[in-house]
Amino acid sequence: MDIYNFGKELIVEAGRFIETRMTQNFQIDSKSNPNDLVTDVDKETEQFLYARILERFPEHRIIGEEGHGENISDTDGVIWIVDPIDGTLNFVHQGENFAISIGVFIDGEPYCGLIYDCMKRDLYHAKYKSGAFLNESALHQAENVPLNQSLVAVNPKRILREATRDPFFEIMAKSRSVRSYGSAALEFAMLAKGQISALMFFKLHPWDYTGGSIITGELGYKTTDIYGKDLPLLSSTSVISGNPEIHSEIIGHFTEDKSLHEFHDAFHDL
Ligand code: 2AM
Ligand code: CA
Ligand code: CA
Ligand code: CA
Repeated sequence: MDIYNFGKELIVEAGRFIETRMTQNFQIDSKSNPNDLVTDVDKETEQFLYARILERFPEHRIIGEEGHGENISDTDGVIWIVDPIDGTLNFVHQGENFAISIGVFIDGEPYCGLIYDCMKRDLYHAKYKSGAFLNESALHQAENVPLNQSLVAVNPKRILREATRDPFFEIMAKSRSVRSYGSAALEFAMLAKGQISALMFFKLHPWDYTGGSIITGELGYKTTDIYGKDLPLLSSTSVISGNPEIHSEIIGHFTEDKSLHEFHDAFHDL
C-alpha cells in the first residue's frame, strides 16, 4: 500500500481512537499560558500516529505538535507533519469541531494532505497533482469573490495586539463578515468546500497548515505568509489562503516591516 492510502486508513483509525478515548477520563494541562491547553488524548493520539507510521515505514520521520521531531532540521526524505488534535479548545469545551491534520512531504515537496473531522467522520484528502476529495467526492475550486462579498476566517484573540491589528482590522472591516471556528485545519476544509473565501492567521505552526495547504493547493487556492512568501515546513509563520485573486487583495494590506517579524517571533500567547 502506498503512503497516501496508508495515511487515509491511518487517520480514520486515529479518529476512532480519539472517539473512544474521549469517553474515558483524561487529564487537561496548560502549556504556554492558561488558555493553551493539551490533553492526554492529544499526546496519546500523536504517539499512536507516530508508532503506526514507523511500524510501517521505519525510515520516515515525523514532526508533531506534542513533541515528536523537535530535533529535525532538514527536509530530506519522507516527513509526516501531524497535528493529533487541531482545535483542542473545541475538543475540551465542545466535544466536536476538531480534526486530525497531516501533511506528508518528500524531500521538501508536498506529497499528500489529510484532514479528518473526527466527529463528522469526514475525510478531506489530496495527493499532489491528483485532485482533492471530501470522502469519495471530488472537490472543486469556487469562483473568486472579492473581499467585500466574502466570509473570512480569523482567530480574533490573536490579532488584538497593537502591532498587528491595523491591517487585519482593515481586512475584516472590508469583508462581508468574519468567522472563527477554532481549528485552522477545519477552516482550510471549509475553504476547500467553498463555505468561506479566505482565511488569515497571524501565527500558525506547520502542523496547523500543511495538510490544509496541500488540499486547498490541489484545488487552485493559494497559501502564503502575509507577505506572499511560501510557508516553511520547520518553523511557524503567518498564513493567508484563498483564491489567487482574493489572496492578492488581502496581502496587499500588509507592507513588510521588520518590527512585525520581530513581534511575530516573540508571539506565543493564544
Ligand atoms: P491547536 O488546537 O492544535 O492548538 C485556533 O484558532 C487555531 O490556532 C487552532 O488551529 C489551534 O491549534 C491554533 N493554535 C492554538 N494555540 C496556538 C498557539 N499558541 N500558536 C499557534 N497556533 C495556535
Ligand atoms: Ca495546541
Ligand atoms: Ca493545531
Ligand atoms: Ca493540536
